[in-house]
This record gives sequence, structure tokens and C-alpha cells, in this order.
Amino acid sequence: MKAVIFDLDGVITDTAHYHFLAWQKLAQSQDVHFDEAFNENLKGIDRMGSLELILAGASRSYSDAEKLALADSKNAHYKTLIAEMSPADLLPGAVAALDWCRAQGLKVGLASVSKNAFTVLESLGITDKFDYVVDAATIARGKPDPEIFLRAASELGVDPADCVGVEDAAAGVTAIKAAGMFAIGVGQPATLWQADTVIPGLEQFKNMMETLCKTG
Ligand code: B16
Ligand code: MG
Repeated sequence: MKAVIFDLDGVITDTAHYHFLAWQKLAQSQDVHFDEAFNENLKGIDRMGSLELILAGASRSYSDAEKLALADSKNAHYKTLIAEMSPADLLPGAVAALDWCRAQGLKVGLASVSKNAFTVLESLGITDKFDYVVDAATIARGKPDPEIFLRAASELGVDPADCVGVEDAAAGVTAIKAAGMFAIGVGQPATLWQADTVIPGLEQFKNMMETLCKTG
């Protein structure tokens, strides 16, 4: 194992809740039913892909221009929600996990499809803990396509087979497996059944990695 590639939303910080609030407001404005269960399907899915899934429940069709305007308005609302983020918004165990990787000599990458990822990393104060952060704006296909994880591995100079991916979303775990990497799911085993192993949160990351290293 030579590198660990982390997802951001739902793994390192709980922006998933802010995405939920912003999508919920948009869905209400279009008279589309939206709840926490539906939001689970959007985790790890990029902005336009998420919008398409929500609008599939609408009673009319939308032009491309309308879709872009809706996506822009959701993002504007989302940005107001994340504007106050600080290191206090790091999930438990996140910094310790990143520092443990660095101390072991592992490369550390970030594979978030969020176009707000650089802003969020700055607000959390952890930008310098990554050797490479994929710019989501340069990715052609979002998760579950493996492109973003393969890009991270390539830029880190590591074979995908020597990488571990860490994800909270089913689409993200699918992407990691399609990239040929070992997948650690963060959350519920029932949702993340494709992962090679699942931990409840990054507080369990170090122990899991030490066990994996021992068992080869
Ligand atoms: P944005 P991740 C993903 O981030 C979120 O899980 C997903 O809910 C969101 O729609 C997507 O980023 C796009 O975010 O609208 O900020 O570009 O989980 O890949 O870190
Ligand atoms: Mg995520």
C-alpha cells in the first residue's frame, strides 16, 4: 500500500447535510418530494447528476438553460451554508487519519467531485495535508465512474492496485472498486456493501489500516 485517497463530503466533514438543505429548498421550489432517504442517492453524485435525479420527480421537463439556472441557485445557497465552516467542522478522527498516513510515508490524495472542495479544504485548514487534490472541474465523468480516483493515483505516481480509497457514498465505493483499489467504506455496511471493509468513522481508520497492513 502506497497511497490513501480520501473523499471529502461525508468522510472528512459533514457537508452532506448542507447539500441536503440546499437540494431540499430547490426541490420544494419545484414541488418535488425530497427527503433524507432520497438524499442518500445523491451522495457522491456531481451537481448536474444530482439535479437530474431530483427533476426526474417533477411533473414537467426542463430546458438545459433552466437546469443550469437551478444548479446555480442551489450552489449559491450551498455556498452561503458553508461560508461559516471552520476547523471545528472536521469530523472526529479526520486530522489524525491524515497525519497517520503522512507519518507512515503514504501519499495522501483527495477525490471529491465537489467544485467547492478547494474552498472547503481551506476553511477546514487542511489543504497542506494532501499531496494532490483532484480539481473536480477537470473530471469528465463523476462517480461511480473511476476517473477521479484513477486521476488521483496517476498524479500521486502510484499504481491503483497500491491505493486505498475511503468513501461514505455507494457511488464512491463503486468508483474505487472500478479503479481497482481497496475500498474502505465510512458509514453503514448495508449501504456500502461493495466496500472491502466498512468503519463507522475515521476514528477507526488507524486501527483498520494497521490490521490491514498486518494481514497483508
Ligand atoms: P458541488 P464528494 C460530492 O462530494 C457530494 O457528496 C455530493 O452530494 C455533491 O452533489 C457533489 O460533491 C458536488 O458538489 O455542488 O459542491 O460541486 O462526496 O465527492 O466529496
Ligand atoms: Mg462523500
